[in-house]
Amino acid sequence: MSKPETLSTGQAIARSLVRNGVDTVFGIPGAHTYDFIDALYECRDRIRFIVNRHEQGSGYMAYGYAKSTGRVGAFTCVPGPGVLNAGAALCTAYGANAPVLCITGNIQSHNIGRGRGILHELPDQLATLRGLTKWSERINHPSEAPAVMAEAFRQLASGRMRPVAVEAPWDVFGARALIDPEVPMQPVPPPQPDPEAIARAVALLQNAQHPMITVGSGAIGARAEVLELAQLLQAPVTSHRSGRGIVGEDSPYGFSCGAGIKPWQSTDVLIGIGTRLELQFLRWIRIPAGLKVIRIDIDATEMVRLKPDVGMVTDAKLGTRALLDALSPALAKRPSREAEFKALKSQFRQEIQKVQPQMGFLDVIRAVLPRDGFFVEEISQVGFTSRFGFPVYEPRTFVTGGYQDNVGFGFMTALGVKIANPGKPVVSVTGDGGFMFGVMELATAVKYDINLVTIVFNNSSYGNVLRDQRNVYKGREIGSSLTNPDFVKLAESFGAAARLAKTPAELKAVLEWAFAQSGPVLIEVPTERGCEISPWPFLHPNL
Ligand SMILES: Cc1ncc(C[n+]2csc(CCOP(=O)(O)OP(=O)(O)O)c2C)c(N)n1
Ligand SMILES: [Mg+2]
Repeated sequence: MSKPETLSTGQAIARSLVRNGVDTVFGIPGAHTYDFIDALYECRDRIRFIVNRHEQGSGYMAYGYAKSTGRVGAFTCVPGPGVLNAGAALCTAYGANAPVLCITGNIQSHNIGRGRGILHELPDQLATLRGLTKWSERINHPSEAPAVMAEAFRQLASGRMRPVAVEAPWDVFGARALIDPEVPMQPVPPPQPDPEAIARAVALLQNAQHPMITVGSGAIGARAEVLELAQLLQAPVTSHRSGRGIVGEDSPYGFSCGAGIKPWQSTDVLIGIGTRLELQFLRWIRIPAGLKVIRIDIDATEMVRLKPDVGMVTDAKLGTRALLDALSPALAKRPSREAEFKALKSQFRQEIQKVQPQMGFLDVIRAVLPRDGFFVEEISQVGFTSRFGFPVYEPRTFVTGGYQDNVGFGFMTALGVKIANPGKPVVSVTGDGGFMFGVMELATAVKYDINLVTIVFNNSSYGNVLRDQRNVYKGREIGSSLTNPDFVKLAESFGAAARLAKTPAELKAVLEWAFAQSGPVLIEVPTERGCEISPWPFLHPNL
């Protein structure tokens, strides 16, 4: 027990952030949260406060921080419109399993739920937050703050990674009480792998001719085990978005979502580790006859959503290790398939060269970005193509928005990635449409000298919508063409460095220059409206 102190709720929250290792808080202050913001002032030598230009930016930067590191990404916003402005980032963090913490306010305690029409009032903000997070709670009195915050961090550190939120009413943030700020945080240990399930999995795998492993973000902590399992079984390891790089695509065993389609057709046992199996069951769809499924997942509800033949609710590392330990003595040594895998992958790389001009630009970015540099994708022609066309070598380095596919998340997220990883190069690729969702955060990039390289592929359109209207709706174009600013001048007017690059060769030279800069850089790549070859046959091959 530490010594009780008289503290405000805001101070108790700030102490909890420091205690739990939060070093950065993104956000925008407002009257309801002033007493918390003032407490952050007191902690300014331990917590860096980054002020944004829109709460969407705060949420996405916290998301980028969390997604790229696995550490808690924290942001604060005013209640009501502030919370709703950050809502897209919260649902992204939920969908993509990122530990994001939102700290917000509410109207005064005695007015909550009365509908009197108080500044920033929502009918039931806590219910709204609970619909966007894994867990949300209100602090009703300063004495509750240490325990509520400990529970918030426990939720962030236990089970499936997902966002959480804490709100305090306006009057409660500044209220003071004698409290013990040091409530310890006890994460829930993962369940141990069930030996009976392991035995059934071993029996299935002993008879498997063509097993496949597939990994999602839940397997990031089991990198060595996944590779060992792949080598033992001589199985390809496929991943869709967040699992990319767990087994690098420069290893014979690492397959992108596109390259994995061929081996999928003859798969007889699928092992899913920390993944919803979106790739196989929602995208590739055609399930090979007689397929058996083994799943290792920390989220018990996954076993209900997609019932496997053998399911293990446990941590990815523990579960894969237990499977390896039981399987290796039981399995005859398998002949190497490395040459076969390499040939499959190089054939796939040739096939996708037709996806131009995207592949030409992606090849150049891969050549310039170091293998542990971060690439932040987008919902755009280059972003979609990158999911199979940009090789990923290290976990977390391919930063995605997950299944929300939310246009505009990329640039703001990438700023958070760079803040969390100041020593690593970070590149954001975005469309002209998506970039303008977060353009105001150029001011934040300049203010904090965030050395992010952003490439805006400008096809003067919501290009994906345009293609659908031309192909599916017989050219009835509506709401898909865009009128844009001069992106180079725009970035320069914010105080960022900016250049134009028209071809892959020009982009290479400009990128080399960009990575040598110390502040934010924008590169505009102008392209013809509707010029892109569709990436969709490689993303939804059976639709
Ligand atoms: C938040 C959100 N709004 C709208 C959409 C629908 N949508 C999907 S792709 C797209 C076009 C994106 O345009 P741009 O960023 O310029 O990329 P491009 O396809 O032109 O490369 C839109 C509007 C979405 N996915 N997410
Ligand atoms: Mg566009």
